[in-house]
Parts: sequence; structure tokens; C-alpha cells
Amino acid sequence: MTSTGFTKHAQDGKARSGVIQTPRGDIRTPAFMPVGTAATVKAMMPESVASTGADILLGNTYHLMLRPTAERVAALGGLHKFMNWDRPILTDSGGFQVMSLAGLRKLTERGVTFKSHIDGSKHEITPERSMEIQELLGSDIVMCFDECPALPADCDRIAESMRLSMRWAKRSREAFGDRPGHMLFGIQQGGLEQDFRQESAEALREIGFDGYAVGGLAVGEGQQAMFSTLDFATDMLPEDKPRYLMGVGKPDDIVGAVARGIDMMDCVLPSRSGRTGQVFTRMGVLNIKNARHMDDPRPLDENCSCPACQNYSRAYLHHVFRSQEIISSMLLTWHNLQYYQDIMAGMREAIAAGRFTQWQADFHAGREQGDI
Ligand code: PRF
Ligand code: ZN
Repeated sequence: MTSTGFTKHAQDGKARSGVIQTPRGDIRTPAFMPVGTAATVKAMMPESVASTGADILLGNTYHLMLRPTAERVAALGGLHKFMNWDRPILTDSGGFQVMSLAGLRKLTERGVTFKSHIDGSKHEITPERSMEIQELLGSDIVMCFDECPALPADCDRIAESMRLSMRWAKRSREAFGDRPGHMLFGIQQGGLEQDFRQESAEALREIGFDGYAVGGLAVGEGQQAMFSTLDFATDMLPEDKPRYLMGVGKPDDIVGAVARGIDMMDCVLPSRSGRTGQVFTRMGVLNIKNARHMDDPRPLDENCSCPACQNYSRAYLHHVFRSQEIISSMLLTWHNLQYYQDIMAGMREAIAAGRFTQWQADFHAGREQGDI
């Protein structure tokens, strides 16, 4: 079995570029992972997702265990075969989604029991069960089972929750065992508090993981607080392992996170926004629903290589959005994912060339032109 690893090629300030090696192919970092919650990146064919430059997708334990079930996916040959994506897949462990999506739920030392948001049926996830589900799915990068409170939350609640997640991290590590070709990532918690983040990082380093995620951010604290926390949180994690900021974010969140030493991110924003008509461009955000696009023959972004920009006018995209045509979601999602991957590629090149500071300045200047 080919082994896994992380090779850092360049560093510029705190920003790093490199490669995560897996038997299913390399992941170039900094990496953005499109979200394929229900075994599909909504409105996209897998080959189209790959064409944007995505090396890895994110899948979800919570959704797939409820429907179609992990056992069914395993019987059909695993998630990669099931959804026709042969590159790496990272799966989230379920706890965070239970807390944000499930109905009635109960948290104990053992794990979490909850009612499905789909049919109200009762389920349990423990660290051991989460590891089993992620193995059944065939995930390449498995996430520890964790838990995190929405912010603001009081200090005792944040500390208690973080310590529970660290005990679950140990159980996740033991249940995962030794699986060559697969990686297990720990998840740092601890809210915005430096000492809790430190305690969490030490607990995870003591256990030992193939990569380290920063969890519990982008949960209502705002960008400034998130950046201030990242200013110290990433430094607490091993320098020679990939660092993953979970569930982030807007384009400027992503750039700021990379500047603070983050290597991987995921977010529903580019794909979800594609379906609601919000379009990300080098010049800023536009909403295709707006009547001012009705007669506009220009593409969304002159400099974008995606099919929406190569072949269609803003006027057409406005029309199909207003008419609720399926192609609207397809084209806008494709464009947004292309834009996110272009940002990542731009950052990787700039870091390698030692000009990341200039790249950041250009990125911010481009978004302030206002004429979109
Ligand atoms: N833990 C897990 N998944 C997550 C988060 C977390 O803290 C977040 C927080 N932004 C998003 N997804 N397991
Ligand atoms: Zn485009």
C-alpha cells in the first residue's frame, strides 16, 4: 500500500504550500475542498468538479449514515465508486452536524443520540461508531469525533466541551487503529481562549495524528475574532503536519486563514451560493438576480476559464436564474467553484515564489474596484 504523508515545499511568512500524498493522488496545499455532503457536489458532475482543479472532496458521516446508510455504500463498493470520484475524500465525523441539524439530541460521555432530520428516527454516534462509518465509506482522511458549542458560550461550557472532545479524540485514535494509506486528523477545540486552545493542542499532540484541524471557529464569532484566534492557534499545532480549518469560508476568510498557517479548508458557500444566485468574482460579490444584469452582454468575470464565463452573458444567467432553470445552479456553482480553486492556485504559486504579501494586496485591491 502506498503510504501517506505531507511535504511542505515553501513557506512565506506563516503561509505554507506543499502536497499531501495519498494512494488516491496528491492534494496540493493550500487546498479548498468542495462539499459533497450527500455523495454529490450539488449541481455538479464529478468530472466538472475535477476540472476546476479540486484535488479532494468533503463527505459527511451524519448525512450518509442516515441515507443511504454507510453499510449500503460499503456493499456498493465504497463512496468513491458510489459517487464516481476517484480522488481523495475527507469525511467529517458527524458530531458537528448532529449539533447543527438533528432534532432532539442528547450528549453523554459515551457519544450523542439524536433524531434524524429526515424522518425522526433515533440514532447514536460514538467515537467508535464514527470511525466504523468513515471506514465503511472508504474515506481517505478520517476526522475524529468531536463536539463544539456555538459562540458565544460561557467559559465552563467551552472548557468542558473541549475536554470531552479530547477524550473522544483518544477513543477515535484507538478505534481507528493502524490503517496504511488512510489518515486520521485530530480536531483542536477551545473557543477563542488561548489557554483552552493550548490545552487542546497538547492533548492532541500527545495522542498523535496525521493532521490537525482547527475546529470550533466560524460558529458566530465574526472574522476578527476568528483571525485573532488563528494568530495563536495554528502555532500550537505541529509544523510538519497539515492543518485544516473546518467549515471556512468566504474568499477573504480563506486568504486570511492561509496567511495564518492553514493548509486546508472546506465550505458550502461557493456551491450553496451558486444555487441562490450569489456569484464570487475577482472584483467582489454580485447577485445575478438583480435587474441590472438583465441586458448585460458581458460574462460574470472576463478572466475566468469556467463554462459560465466562456459561453454565457450575465443577461442569460440572469434569465435562467429568474426562470428557475436547472442550468442556472449548474453554471453558477461551476463558476464559484472555479473561482475558489483559482484563488487557491494563485496562493500556492505566490507562496512558492515568495510573493504572497503582494498577492494578498492585489487580491484585496481587486475586490475594492466596486464596478461589478
Ligand atoms: N468540528 C467538526 N466539523 C466541523 C466543525 C467542528 O468544529 C466546524 C466548525 N467551523 C465545521 N465543521 N467535526
Ligand atoms: Zn466563471
